[in-house]
Amino acid sequence: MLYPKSNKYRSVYNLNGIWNFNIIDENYIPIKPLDKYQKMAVPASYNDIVAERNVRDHVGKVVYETYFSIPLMKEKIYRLRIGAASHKCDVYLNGKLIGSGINGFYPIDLLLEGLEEENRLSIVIDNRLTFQTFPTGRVVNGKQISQHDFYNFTGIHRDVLVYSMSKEYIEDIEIKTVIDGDYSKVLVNVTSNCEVSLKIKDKEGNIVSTGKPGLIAIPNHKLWSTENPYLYTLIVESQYDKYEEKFGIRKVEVKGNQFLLNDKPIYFKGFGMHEDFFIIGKGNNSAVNIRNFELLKWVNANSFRTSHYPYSEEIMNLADEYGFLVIDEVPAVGMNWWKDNFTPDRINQDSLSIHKELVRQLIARDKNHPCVVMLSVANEAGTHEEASREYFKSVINYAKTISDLPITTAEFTKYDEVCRIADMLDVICINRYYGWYTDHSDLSVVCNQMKEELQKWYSEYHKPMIVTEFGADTIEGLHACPSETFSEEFQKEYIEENCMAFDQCGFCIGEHVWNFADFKTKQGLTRVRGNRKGVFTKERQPKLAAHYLRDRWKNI
Ligand code: GCB
Repeated sequence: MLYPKSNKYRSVYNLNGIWNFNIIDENYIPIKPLDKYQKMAVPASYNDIVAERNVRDHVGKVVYETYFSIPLMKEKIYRLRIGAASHKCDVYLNGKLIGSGINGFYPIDLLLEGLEEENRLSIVIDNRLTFQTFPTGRVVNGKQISQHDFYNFTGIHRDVLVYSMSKEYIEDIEIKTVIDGDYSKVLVNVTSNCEVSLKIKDKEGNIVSTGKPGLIAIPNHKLWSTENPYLYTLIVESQYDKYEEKFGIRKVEVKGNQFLLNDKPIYFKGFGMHEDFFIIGKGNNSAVNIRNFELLKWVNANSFRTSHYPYSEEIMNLADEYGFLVIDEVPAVGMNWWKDNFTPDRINQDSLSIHKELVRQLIARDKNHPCVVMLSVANEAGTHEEASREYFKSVINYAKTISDLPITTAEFTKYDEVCRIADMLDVICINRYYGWYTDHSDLSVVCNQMKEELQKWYSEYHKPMIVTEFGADTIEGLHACPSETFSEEFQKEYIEENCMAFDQCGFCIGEHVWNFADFKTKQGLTRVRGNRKGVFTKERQPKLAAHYLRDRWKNI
């Protein structure tokens, strides 16, 4: 379903705000209104809002409840859109189950039938991770165990909207652009139960083309690029409905050891990020989103990876507008627990079907975003295991049947461990911490070890490479001369050493520092107030390394 927007045929009612909230038992069903509850903000994670340890650390189910009343018209249908609720959820209207969400980073869009004058909406969320959820994890003695370090934030993380439209509505729009000299052909596919006509408006508001679903030409097109993220608007209209969808005209191609955007080689400069901020946790927040993007521009970045899950739809829209290139990642993280992960009792056929479904839903959600230039189907899976090959062959082949995007994974498997899936990827991305997790503090090994490994991969696979993670934990305000680990000087020098390696490898087409900003993690001996590898602090202020990157990236 299309993202809810209001216009003369459609109305959107925003249910964000303060809801009722409580921890609940396994078998709870919201037949009656909650009699005991506390107040909770939506959208937000509840973890850093509450003051009780047992609520913050709760592993299991919670319920959110709100009441709403909207104008009802017989000729309209009503739907509910929850941008994301982490991780699994069941949705009840007036005590009746109306649908479920299978993953914490995807929209849930449900038909609302039998609306009354006043309605009670209850969302039961389960935050437990298993081998069949993504991220993967397991619960042992009531404790959540996970392989990934980022905190298992729980809550309704994105907007909750009720929207109305006519029964003859536009359900989906798919826009594909093909550049042909000065002309562009735009292939528009509309799923609808009514006949529609199309108009294309340029950024200045002029109608540049009209037609019906199928191929439409745009003469003298302007391309979408990182320097000029030019967006057109497709207007789809029928007698009963109307929808406007923005799109850009751009071409993405992997050729030899290059990644081409509109036939020009791209060097990816940027970060792996996280949706994470004080108090709100993973709740979508426009002020934080804009601040992040302003800092990305300031530091001269041109790209980021949605490590390790799909980000909010608002962030994707902003990336189109700002002109950032996005490596869009499905939440397949944590698949490297033991020596053997891809076994029938761990990551198995059930996991595989959910993994493929999450690829499908990501493409369905993000297919019209010009910013999305590559799909990452996993972060640091156990791809050294023989059994991982069949598994990922199935995921990658499936992704290729539904999308033209280049496919990658962020690899933790070292070259010498033999990655079983590298030959199936379009770009090889590696996450490496030479001089940090190995040879800790020894800056003299960083450049050579990195260069040596990159060269080994390239000499076997002849594919372009991006280092999608490298970084050092750094406490802002901590200085040392000569540098020591955790100081701002060390982080800067560490990044510089890595960059020296990239500069000596022509096939290395990008560097994504881990991480854009400090973020909350599970508690652990190596994490003092979370992961501190941010080039920006959690308050979103630059550390010393940010100034170095700003200078470096200005000239690349
Ligand atoms: C990684 C993971 C990332 C961690 C990072 C670290 O390899 O992909 O999620 O946060 O290392 O800092 O340890």
